[in-house]
Amino acid sequence: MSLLDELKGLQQEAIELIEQSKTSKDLQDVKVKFLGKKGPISQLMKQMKDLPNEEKPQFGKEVNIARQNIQSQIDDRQVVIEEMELNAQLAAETIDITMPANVPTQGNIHPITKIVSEIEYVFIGLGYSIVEGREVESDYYNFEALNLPKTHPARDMQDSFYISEEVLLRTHTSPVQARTMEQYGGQGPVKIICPGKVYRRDADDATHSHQFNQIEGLVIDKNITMADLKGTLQYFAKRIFGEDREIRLRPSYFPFTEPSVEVDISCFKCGGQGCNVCKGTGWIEILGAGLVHPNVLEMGGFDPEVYSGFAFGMGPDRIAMLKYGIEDIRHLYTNDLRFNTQFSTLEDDGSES
Ligand code: 2NL
Repeated sequence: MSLLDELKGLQQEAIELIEQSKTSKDLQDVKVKFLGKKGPISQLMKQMKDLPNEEKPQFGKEVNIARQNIQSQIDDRQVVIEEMELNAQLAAETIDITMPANVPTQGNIHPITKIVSEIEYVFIGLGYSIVEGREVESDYYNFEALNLPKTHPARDMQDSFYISEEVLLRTHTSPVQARTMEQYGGQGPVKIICPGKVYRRDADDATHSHQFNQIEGLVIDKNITMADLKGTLQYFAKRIFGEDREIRLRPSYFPFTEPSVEVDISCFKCGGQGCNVCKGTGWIEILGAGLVHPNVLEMGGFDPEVYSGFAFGMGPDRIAMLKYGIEDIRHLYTNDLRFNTQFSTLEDDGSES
């Protein structure tokens, strides 16, 4: 068989294999096999030296044409294979656009966090600072500095969890305020809001929890009077419970304030007519307050002859329960998602969403 015939045969064989190629890899293999340096066409070129001189140029030309033919067949086939591969991929990756989407669940803020944030926004707007402190406190800051010496009968109402004789879980957020007063070094004004968790040695039931939340406020400056207290709480009540709310002060007693008052708001449900929320009275008790006792000012480093102040304390748990109609305080602490997800969230600017 002549070299030319062998060349024709190889070309024919290559073209058949190219047509049978199903993948880019098959095609690459064919290319390496026929056009590679060690392939049969290169071998034929080496045999060219055995041809008569006058046939050499023609044979060389035929080899180049055969190479170009094979290469162009490979290029054409490559286009077809790529299309086949793409179609196969598209068929394999078909998605069903009618399937329901996996909508990510969005969390929401816990009702207590929400109430606390709303209250903080109101007081930040009035120029108060938010101060937080420790939950494990000393007897001194939790009781003594608040005019509750060791023998004081009011200590009975705030039985605590004791870590030692002198260290306990705080029963209110007042120790944060007592510590802050010291830091001011007797120089007013002080305008602070102290939110946080507090603890009492109580048996849990629908209205009592051994751990709950408190927000206290403290203002100290020259010439602070009950009028400042009343105006501030009036504004607060309207911001949190609605523009139509009125407040009512009733005389009361706290060891750390003198005089002391209980503060009621007109019922936000019935507007004062009497309903189940206000138990027919038209008023709802929401906080305790008063003018800071001179002993407390003095222990905090403020001269009671120069400075006076007001303070108040409230329970965000109770406020959340009133506002959302929650009948058992334990719902706030058992983290049942069926309960927790019923509340809207709060935006960064304090608005609801
Ligand atoms: C209530 C009553 C109150 C205070 C808390 C306070 C703090 C300092 C000085 C004076 Cl440092 N008073 N706090 C005053 C009156 C009432 O809380 O019913 N809380 C839930």
